[in-house]
Amino acid sequence: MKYLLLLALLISCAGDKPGFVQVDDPKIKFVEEPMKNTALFVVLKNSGGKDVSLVKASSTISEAVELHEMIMDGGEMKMRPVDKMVVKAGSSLELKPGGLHIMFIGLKEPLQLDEKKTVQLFFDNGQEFTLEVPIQNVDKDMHHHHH
Ligand SMILES: [Cu+2]
Repeated sequence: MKYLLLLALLISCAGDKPGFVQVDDPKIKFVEEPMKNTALFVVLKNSGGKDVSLVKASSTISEAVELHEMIMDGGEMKMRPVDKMVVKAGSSLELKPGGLHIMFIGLKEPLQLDEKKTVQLFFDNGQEFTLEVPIQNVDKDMHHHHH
């Protein structure tokens, strides 16, 4: 019982500080024709006291924009849509190759390296971002940033 009270107190305290998201290092993976799909990677930081979720991304560069995750299915990596991506209070979430990503399906025009494209991100705390995202060789970058 005491534990429950304490928990309730902790939750109400955390509630005093809303979630606050910052967006860092967004990039769109460069792909060449005939590929019609690509992905956006970005680091989402939540410096607030409440979890915040990315609930939607939009752009005019493709027919559809979806939030995706990678899963193992019968020894095979597959991706599938998710409703949201949760950025925990006080931590960050990295969208990266092989993991969570924002998927562009059906590119309307060929991509050009280093060109920037406008992408909007929407979070469930009401935050919205309009980003000018550079098109980069993401796979090459990954080798440099290996942890
Ligand atoms: Cu995907």
